Amino acid sequence: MKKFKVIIDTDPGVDDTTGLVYAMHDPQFDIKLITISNGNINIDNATRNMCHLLDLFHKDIPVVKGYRKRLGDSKEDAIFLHTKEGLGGYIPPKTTTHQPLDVDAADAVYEVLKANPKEITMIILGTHTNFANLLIKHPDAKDLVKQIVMEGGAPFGTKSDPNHNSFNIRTDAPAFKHTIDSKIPTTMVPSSIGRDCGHFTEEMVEEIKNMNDVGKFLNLTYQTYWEPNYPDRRIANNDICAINLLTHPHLYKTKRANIELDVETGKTTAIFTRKGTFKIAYGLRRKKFIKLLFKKLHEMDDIKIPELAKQDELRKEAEMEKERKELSAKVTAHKTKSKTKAETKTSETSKAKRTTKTASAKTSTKKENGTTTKTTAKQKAQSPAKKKTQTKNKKTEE
Ligand SMILES: [Ca+2]
Repeated sequence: MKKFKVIIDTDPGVDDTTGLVYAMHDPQFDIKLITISNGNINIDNATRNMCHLLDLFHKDIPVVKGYRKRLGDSKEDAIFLHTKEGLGGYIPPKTTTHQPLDVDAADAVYEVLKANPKEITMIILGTHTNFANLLIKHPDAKDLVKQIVMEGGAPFGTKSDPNHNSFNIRTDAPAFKHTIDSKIPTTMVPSSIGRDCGHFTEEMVEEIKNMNDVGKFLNLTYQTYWEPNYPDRRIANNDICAINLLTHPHLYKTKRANIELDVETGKTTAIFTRKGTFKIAYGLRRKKFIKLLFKKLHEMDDIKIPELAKQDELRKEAEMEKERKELSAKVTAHKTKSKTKAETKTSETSKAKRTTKTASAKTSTKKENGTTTKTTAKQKAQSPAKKKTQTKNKKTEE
């Protein structure tokens, strides 16, 4: 059997999770290292999710948290689809047994490449931040990589994506520029393949749920991941479409091209040429692909996930924590409002007092026989009528 030595750079993430579950159970893959990128969700949560997946499936693959800071300015994430925790309707635990290595991601990748020159395929499933940092820190790394398979890019533009816009590119376009400039042979699987060709329908998602424990797990992750902007309910299979291309290239139609990138917007355009550095997937044999995914999922029938039984409890805890946070936020907001109100009142009273004091000081400061007399506080508080009488008296006294 042909084995693929790979490093996976990922941001799990719902669709990454499907891809990772399949890759971890595929004997054709020898996963040397997994690096986590800052894309779909917060990088800490993505790293925790990766470690949790290794715990769930009893796998021991080194994980390294990648670069938090993107090369570009974009702060965009995709929490609205993946949720803040990143695994859709599945609630991950707060802690994991598997822990990330405390090393620099670029150094870690470089070490694996040096130990396996020209043998490693980089599978990049998120922004290219980590890979760009590798090329910047270790320029000779580009001669050690065998090839890249990446998910993302929109080189053709589509009906739903006329601006050639793709999340994995626009979130760090300057980083992707480094990938292009490296001239490493790259196979690009655009997002349109996962959304329009390799997607799961609602019926398929239901079938997956009832198939086995792994199916139940994946089904939970899909609960927040229904593809927006489509009239039907569908789950995009972006990352598994990229991973699968390595082991089943015959299911894809590809064309050679060079990629033109607008670094400002992340727009990618294909310039077709036989000498192109890129191979771009533009078609997928859908029936065969879906059949393959179901077959592979059936091969996981024996895998038991006892953690699924804890989901109700974890969900309750998460809901209670959310309620506690909301209540705490309300109390804080109320306190701040009351404090501001009290401060405004105090400030207004002080201002009023100062005004009265100044006014009183003005009217009550008089020179009498060469000496200055001031009105007492008690006198200041007296009614204007009384003051008038007093003034009159004073005048009389004068
Ligand atoms: Ca991803």
